Amino acid sequence: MSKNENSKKDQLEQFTTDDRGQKLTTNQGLKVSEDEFSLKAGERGPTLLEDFHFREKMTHFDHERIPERVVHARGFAAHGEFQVYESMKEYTKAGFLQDPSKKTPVFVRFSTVAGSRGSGELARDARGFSTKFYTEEGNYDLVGNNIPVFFIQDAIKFPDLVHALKPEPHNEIPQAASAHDTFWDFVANNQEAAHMVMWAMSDRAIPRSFRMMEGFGVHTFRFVNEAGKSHFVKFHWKPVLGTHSVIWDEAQKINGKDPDFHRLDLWQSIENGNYPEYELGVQILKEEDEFNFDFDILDATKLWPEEEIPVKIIGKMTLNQNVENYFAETEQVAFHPGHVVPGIDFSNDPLLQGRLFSYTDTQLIRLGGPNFHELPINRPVCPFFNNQRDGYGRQTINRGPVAYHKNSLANNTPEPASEAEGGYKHYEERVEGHKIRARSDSFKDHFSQATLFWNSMSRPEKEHLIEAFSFELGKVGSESVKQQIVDMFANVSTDLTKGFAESIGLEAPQHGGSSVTKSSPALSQENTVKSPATRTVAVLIGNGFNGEEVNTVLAQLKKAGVVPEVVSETKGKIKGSDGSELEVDQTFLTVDSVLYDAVYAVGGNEGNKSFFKKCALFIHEAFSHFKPIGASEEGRALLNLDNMDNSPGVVYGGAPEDFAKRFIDAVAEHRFWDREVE
Ligand code: HDE
Repeated sequence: MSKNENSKKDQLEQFTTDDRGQKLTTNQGLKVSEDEFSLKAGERGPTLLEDFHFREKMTHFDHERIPERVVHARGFAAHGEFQVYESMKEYTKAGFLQDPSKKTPVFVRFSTVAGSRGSGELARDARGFSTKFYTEEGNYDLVGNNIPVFFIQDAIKFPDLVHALKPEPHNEIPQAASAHDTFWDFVANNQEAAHMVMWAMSDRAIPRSFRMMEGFGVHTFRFVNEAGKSHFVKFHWKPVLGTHSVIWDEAQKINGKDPDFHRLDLWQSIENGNYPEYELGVQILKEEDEFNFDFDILDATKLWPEEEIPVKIIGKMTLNQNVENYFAETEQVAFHPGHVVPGIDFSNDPLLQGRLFSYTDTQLIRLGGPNFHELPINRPVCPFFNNQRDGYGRQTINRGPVAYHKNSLANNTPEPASEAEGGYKHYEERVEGHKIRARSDSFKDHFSQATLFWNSMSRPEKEHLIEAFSFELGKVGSESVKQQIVDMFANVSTDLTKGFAESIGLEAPQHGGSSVTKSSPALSQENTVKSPATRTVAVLIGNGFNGEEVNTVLAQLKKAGVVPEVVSETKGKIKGSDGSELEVDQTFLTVDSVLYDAVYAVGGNEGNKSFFKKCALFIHEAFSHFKPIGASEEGRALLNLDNMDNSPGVVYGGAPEDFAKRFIDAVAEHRFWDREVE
């Protein structure tokens, strides 16, 4: 049996090295006797060219950087595995979707889109959600986003979109933000973006955690079964913890307090054994139903409402191991929507078709040549044989003189496999048409689903959308662009445009509005799973706390999977009135209210005004972000501000067990929007 019961981890281990405890050598294996002083002509003399150790060390350093990804530069990844719940044989012959007892290794990379590699993670942006399945039939990459639609319909517009979204070229401002003139100018002049812009201005674009966001394959793909029958399919990842977001004020502050907030959250959850889980869902559509909808299923600016085409949950992915080395794994992993396995095929979505070109092309410059598939993270777990040879960094030593097909010297091998032997056969879709540069009329409705999205939002979600438009357009300088956007989004909803027009100094349009009344409850995060598991709670506490009460509450919280962190004025231990001790995890200097899901105000440090003030500020901020707040008997004094103690989601009183139960319920609720916040 393999050491890790995971063939990818076994494979990676062959390439893993541990330098600890070893003698320092050059890359040629020569032991080095001195690593602090270059070789000089005399103690105060110039460095000598012959110092090969210095030259090698410096040269390697000088070449350490590779170009960051042109989009999705900032990302974070982890290993895991995937298991299907039941055989999907009826729809697809994909080997990894057949046997529920089989675990397929996966590597998943999450990312923001617009920012550079070092940018803050709480940008308002789509998130990438790329999964590499290391199957026995080769690598299958599901390269998705956390938003089910895209800005554009045809890949030829992607460079324009990205140029408009990225920092403006003359001054490289702003970083990791769509709140600037060129992005909104692009939107106004490419109105197919309307639907995705609605998502990008919604809470979806500021997730609470990579562990709490959905993933979507976006395009329509095909499942093809053994008999060659094809169904259209859309892929979904559903996080077991539900889909949750922060609010914009927090997002901006988190970017300052902890720009690594999302990666740290993922890293720590995995280190603590709180393995992130996502269920794989598919929407399956018969070929004959292709034209039965009021949208074109090949149009990537459209989603398939889950109420009309249900999401069938077919398996689960668990992320259970952090990387050993960020660069070797996360930075060098190369995803490609064209990495498919038998049983999964493409549709004619023009956005997908263009992606099928772009992903290999971009790796050639990013990873420096055509052998990037040999990098440990990119290698399939099954063997691979062909007549491709040479190129920068080639590692494989292909034996023998034959590197061509057909041949007789090697018995015509490596030879193509028949379909029965696992050879990939493209679905034989019948196509015909004139060569034209045009777009189908069925792609021309840009607003109905944008309105569907708006209609599906809860009151707070609508308010957040209005605030996001107000913020973003508030940062736009061009009056004309702002006016175009107001006019454009009046086609989606005049409630929306009324909501933000005034705040950007424009008149709400009188015309417009939409006749779409349909909504899709699945789109609202109000209807998501609510769980206290892995939620973080700041325990604000000082010496002299009520030991019995606090210890009971903390034990209950941990039992429910909540992660409490003790926050006090100084590190070290604090003592309760009963002599019990607590280790302080963080101080008011090292953390901030915005970094937690909830607050448990315990108090202590009687008479210490500075402590009281810091607690009060911390709690007040959590309150204004609609977060659950629990208070001990003593901590109640901290709730006097703003009449907090009469507000929803503020919990206190009762026996400690009873209090803990109510507080845990509140933590699961995530936010309390019905709070009056001044
Ligand atoms: Fe990508 N995209 N994309 N994209 N994309 C890249 O490939 C591209 C699109 C997505 O974690 C690049 O390796 C084109 C949709 C993710 O490493 C590049 C078009 C969706 C990632 C590229 C799209 C995505 C990328 C840059 C329009 C959601 C990060 C680096 C036709 C379904 C992958 C790289 C990772 C990365 C091209 C549109 C998702 C340049 C041309 C739609 C998650 O090849």
